[in-house]
Amino acid sequence: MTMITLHHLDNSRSQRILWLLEELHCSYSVRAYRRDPGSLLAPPGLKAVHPLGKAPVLTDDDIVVAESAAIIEYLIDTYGQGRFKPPAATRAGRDYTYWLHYAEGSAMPPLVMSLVFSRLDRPPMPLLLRPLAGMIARGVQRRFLDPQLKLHLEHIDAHLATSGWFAGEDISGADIQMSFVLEAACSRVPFARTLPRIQDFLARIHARPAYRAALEKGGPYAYA
Ligand SMILES: N[C@@H](CCC(=O)N[C@@H](CS)C(=O)NCC(=O)O)C(=O)O
Repeated sequence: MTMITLHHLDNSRSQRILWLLEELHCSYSVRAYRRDPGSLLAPPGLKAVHPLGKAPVLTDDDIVVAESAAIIEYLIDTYGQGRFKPPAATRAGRDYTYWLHYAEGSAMPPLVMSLVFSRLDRPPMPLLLRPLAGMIARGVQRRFLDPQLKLHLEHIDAHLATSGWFAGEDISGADIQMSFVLEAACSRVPFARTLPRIQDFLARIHARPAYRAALEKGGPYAYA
């Protein structure tokens, strides 16, 4: 029997990996890291596990896997027993690959930029420059980020009209990967909270016993 360890950061993307581990009934341990309260960065200790020092990182004996989508694929391919992944050469299989990549490749960049710009007028920005920084940040938000986020969120909401899941008729790794995108969007982008299928998706995943169990194991998570 191998030994799985999830290197987990509070309020982060690693919460979705905890959820998947619970869905797959894996036996695993959690190594918890706390963000620096000022910078929100992960503590340096995480760099000993993977050079970028970002969460999630999963170790399985001497195998080290970083990057949420790679971890999801690793866990489902190794421990899924055919569950959580639709067959490859099907419409559902293509959707699975698309949403697995889309989450971090397309949806997260404007969300992360939005978070960074919302903090631009705070320390360490010098006091004197904060009003100007705030003006620039609000301009970028209104002219670039808000329209981009609206485009993405409408695209996601429209896709959920098909089956309520991202790939095929049932829950898959694509839903697990997209969960953090939608949780982060709903906490930061008021428009996301007006989209009914996204709200319905979040209500359904949050009610799952494995999701609840993962919340208990993971500690602070402000997005659920
Ligand atoms: N695309 C990567 C992103 C990893 C990432 O940026 N993780 C954040 C947590 S949500 C992190 O570790 N932030 C702290 C830091 O950058 O020090 C993934 O999905 O795994």
